[in-house]
Amino acid sequence: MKLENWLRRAMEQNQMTLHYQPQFHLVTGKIVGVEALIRWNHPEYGYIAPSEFIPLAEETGLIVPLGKWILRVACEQRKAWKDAGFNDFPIAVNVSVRQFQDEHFIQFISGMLEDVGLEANYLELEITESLMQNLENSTIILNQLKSLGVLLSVDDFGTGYSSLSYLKHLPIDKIKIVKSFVDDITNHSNQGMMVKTIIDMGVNLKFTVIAEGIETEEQVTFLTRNACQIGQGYYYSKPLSAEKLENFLFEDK
Ligand code: G
Ligand code: G
Ligand code: MN
Ligand code: NA
Repeated sequence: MKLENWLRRAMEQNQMTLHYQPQFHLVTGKIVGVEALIRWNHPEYGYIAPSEFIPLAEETGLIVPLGKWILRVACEQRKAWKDAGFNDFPIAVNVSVRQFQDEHFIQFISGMLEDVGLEANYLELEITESLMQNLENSTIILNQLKSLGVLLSVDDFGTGYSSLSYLKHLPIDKIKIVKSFVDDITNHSNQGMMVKTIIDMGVNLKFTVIAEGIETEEQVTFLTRNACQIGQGYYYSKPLSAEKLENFLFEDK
């Protein structure tokens, strides 16, 4: 069977689900965001990691329909949590370059939010720095998305392509420091120099700064001391089913 059919069937037969990883305000400990991450449980082959099928879906263009499904499910879930009284945080969804460049992307987002009945400021789109390779075109799309009212964050920041000084000309709300830099906090020869630099510049430029892949208390202490605002990682919680994430939300209330 072709990959296309595999993925379609997976979506239709509920083999795919979204898991949700909470993001915490480093000082108050409150949940200030949730990132949606796709999970595929195949009836025969078991768990298939996104790192195995997302690149294939990108190459074949299947990421466009798959990405629409993901965005809709994430927004429906966010709407359900809103209706249950959890008001304060957006849901972040990873968006591949190919989805972002799809000519109907803006229209899809706007129509989908209306269908679901969710205000745009509850949706955060995580884009990657590689978009900055086509800065002119990306600027136009980002401005259109911003005018819808969605939040925009740059995922895996620090891996290449972009510098904070030109991100300031884009309607970006948040930057997420790439895990490998966060790992360096515990590397004593490096002492988190890159993380510190990104936080300082990011905060000065009025971005909200998120550290991802936090695994240790030592990292939390370092990040808090250096005025990073938000943390995400196994130290706090792995990505969880919607049901399990709700326990966190209730505790947080
Ligand atoms: O989910 P981790 O749990 O394994 O994710 C691995 C990689 O797959 C990450 O780079 C992550 O951004 C990507 N990924 C996970 N979920 C999604 C998704 O819903 N859409 C896209 N485009 N990428 C995703
Ligand atoms: O590329 P992106 O940042 O969207 O990918 C997030 C990936 O990182 C997902 O695979 C998620 O499961 C994983 N992740 C989240 N927190 C941690 C962590 O603390 N440690 C590790 N090793 N992976 C993490
Ligand atoms: Mn991400
Ligand atoms: Na990331």
